[in-house]
Amino acid sequence: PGATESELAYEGGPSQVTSTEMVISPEAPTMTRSQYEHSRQLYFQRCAGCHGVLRKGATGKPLTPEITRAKGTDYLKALIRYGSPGGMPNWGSSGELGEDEITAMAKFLQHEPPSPPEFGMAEIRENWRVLVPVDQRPTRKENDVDIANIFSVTLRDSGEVALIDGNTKEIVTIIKTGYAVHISRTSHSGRYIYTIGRDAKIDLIDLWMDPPQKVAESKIGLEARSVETSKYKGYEDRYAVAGAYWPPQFVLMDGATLEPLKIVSTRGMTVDTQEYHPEPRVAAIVASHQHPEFIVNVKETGKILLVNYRDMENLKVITIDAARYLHDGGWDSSKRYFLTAANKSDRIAVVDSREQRLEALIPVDKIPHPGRGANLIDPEFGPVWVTSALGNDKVTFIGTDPVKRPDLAWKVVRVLHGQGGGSLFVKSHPKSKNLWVDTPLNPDPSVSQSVAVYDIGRPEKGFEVLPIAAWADLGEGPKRVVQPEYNKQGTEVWFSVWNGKDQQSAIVVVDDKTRELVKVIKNPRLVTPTGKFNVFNTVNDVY
Ligand code: DHE
Repeated sequence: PGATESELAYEGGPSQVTSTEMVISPEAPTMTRSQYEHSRQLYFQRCAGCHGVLRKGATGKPLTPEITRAKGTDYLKALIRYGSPGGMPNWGSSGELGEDEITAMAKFLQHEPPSPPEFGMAEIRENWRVLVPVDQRPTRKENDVDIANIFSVTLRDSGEVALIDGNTKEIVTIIKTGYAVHISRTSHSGRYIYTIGRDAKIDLIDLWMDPPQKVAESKIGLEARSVETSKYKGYEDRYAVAGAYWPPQFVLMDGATLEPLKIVSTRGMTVDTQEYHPEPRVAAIVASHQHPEFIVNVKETGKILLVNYRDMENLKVITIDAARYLHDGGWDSSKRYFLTAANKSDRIAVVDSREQRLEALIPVDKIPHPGRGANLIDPEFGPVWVTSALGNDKVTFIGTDPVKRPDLAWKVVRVLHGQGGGSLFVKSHPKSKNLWVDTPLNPDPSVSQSVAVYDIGRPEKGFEVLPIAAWADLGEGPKRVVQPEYNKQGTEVWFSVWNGKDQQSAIVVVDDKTRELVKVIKNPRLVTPTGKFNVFNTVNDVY
């Protein structure tokens, strides 16, 4: 089965990893240093997201030299020029790459992949800074903002987050962070926000200051997507962890200062064929409520690690064999079971965090993408966790109550049809009667610029479409509507209208009960908003 347009839009972005040596292999076609250098840069911009930094393959096929040399230069040129039905873009016939670039790339791929530098304790410590020492921070909240209702909003292309007051909808402050922050997570107390940039920079923001401000920063690699903080009783606010794409590793840190404590490599064997993978990227991380553990998804090997932070010198890690290409996921409503997508394996893995083992591996349709998922009570099947998908229009409900509904637990109990594929996130709230499903990567603008909303009480009735981007009234641009997030009270849902970097974007706030527009938050400083994380909901895993 081929990759869809949506998947390519999703995974084909540039890698932050660039600084590598020239590696010339005598068996490969000769090329000049400048051709090599140009191809290397192009590879990281256009190819690494799908084929991997070391070309071992992920969404895209492996492109290691023994494979590419067997194919030869002409075959590779044709593939790069015209693409493939399997999802490889037609870089040549679309005009994105010129003939010379295609020839050079076909040669480059026959040389050994240059390995980007490692990033160990010395490099992390060099980049680690405590901006406000713990003893100089406030001892109580100094501003009059209802910080539990702050939304931390990623301003993707400006390298910032905006903290927006969920009550007044005013921007409290905008903070310079790493590039293209991927997620924000909050400490258990709700005082601190941790952001992780694509460039693996971590920023720690103290919400007690007036205005909230950065108190520490670090960098845990060259490219990253995940960060989390300890939530187990007795360890609240104590530790942080961040997972890197490159180098393949995660880093345990002091929660209040980001001081790096321990780096753990994720290189190792894949779960199925048990062969060595040099680049298993760290995907979603959640904090266990049952044990002093972080639950770490390792993408390419398909392993879920339960990393116990009680004794870091004698680190206990339980390795759960799940399925390859683990990506995102979240808790069921009891916060005992972690449900996570092995996206390219078309499976949802369920971890019992209390018993510390795999509970189920559920087959679902093409490329599930839950974000953290949505928990709700199905009128017929009881408690369920919901995911949508990138590869098709299905919204899949999975039973999550092994005590009262053991026959339905960890089974697909209901499948709804949404607006189309290219969905990234679903959302509901314990107080809501609605289930929201976005479709930002659907190729049809009328679909990518609106959301579907279902009545949970009567799911079979179908969905209503709300034209969120049209409500924002922004003029030109792609205007993808992405990632619903509730306010603290569970009465409003916020959507990002993610426009081009030089175009106007907005956040649209909708009344959850009436499904009517409450407010369009517009400001020239809201550049490319994507993820939004409400402090209360993030602390309490409400979704
Ligand atoms: Fe994400 C979550 C990786 C593209 C917005 N994204 C995640 C997580 C991972 C991930 C591993 C889970 C983190 C966690 O829970 O600990 N995302 C990746 C990629 O590798 C990918 C495919 C390509 C890339 O180059 O980054 C990618 N993601 C995107 C986007 O294009 C999105 C839509 C816009 C953006 O800001 O870059 C995007 N990803 C998000 C958001 C979340 C996320 C908003 C958190 C959702 C939530 O509610 O928890």
